[in-house]
Amino acid sequence: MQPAVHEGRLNAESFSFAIVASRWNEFISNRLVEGALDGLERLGASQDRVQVYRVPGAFEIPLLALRLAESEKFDAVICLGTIIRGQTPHFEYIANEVARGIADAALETGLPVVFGIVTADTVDQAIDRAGVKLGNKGFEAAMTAVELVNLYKELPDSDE
Ligand code: INI
Repeated sequence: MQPAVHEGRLNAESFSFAIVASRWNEFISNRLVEGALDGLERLGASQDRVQVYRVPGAFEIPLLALRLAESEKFDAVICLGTIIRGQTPHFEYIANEVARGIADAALETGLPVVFGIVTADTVDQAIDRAGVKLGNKGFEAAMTAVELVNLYKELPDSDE
């Protein structure tokens, strides 16, 4: 048996994206934003269809992500932030809530809301995931968003 296999293409043309990025650990989070913008641009996104929203910390990301996903102005929301274990005894609470909140925003709206949050034990580990040794999680999140919005066009209930 060889069933049809559906995969999203990597083409960002004609799609609109919101990026929600937190300012905590700004040096690292800015690299994630740059990585995401680079990824979207490489895949053909137009500048006027990409909006960046900044929030104070990662804890605030799910709220903005939900509002933006509900706005019907975007095809996907890309969430970017950096949570470092050594900086707070609340690491687990924040990381868990952010992950749950981002998943909730996606499931409540049906829109791709992508998790591009670096969670790391140390600043060095976080930097490695923001364009140094281990890729750039912002770039990866952009790829994921583009793949998903294209996959949505393949779904049976799509009106396209
Ligand atoms: N926010 C982050 O994005 N990363 C962190 O590492 C962090 N630490 O370490 O505390 C952090 N805290 C702030 C939090 O996200 C909220 O902005 C704050 O609690 C106000 O709601």
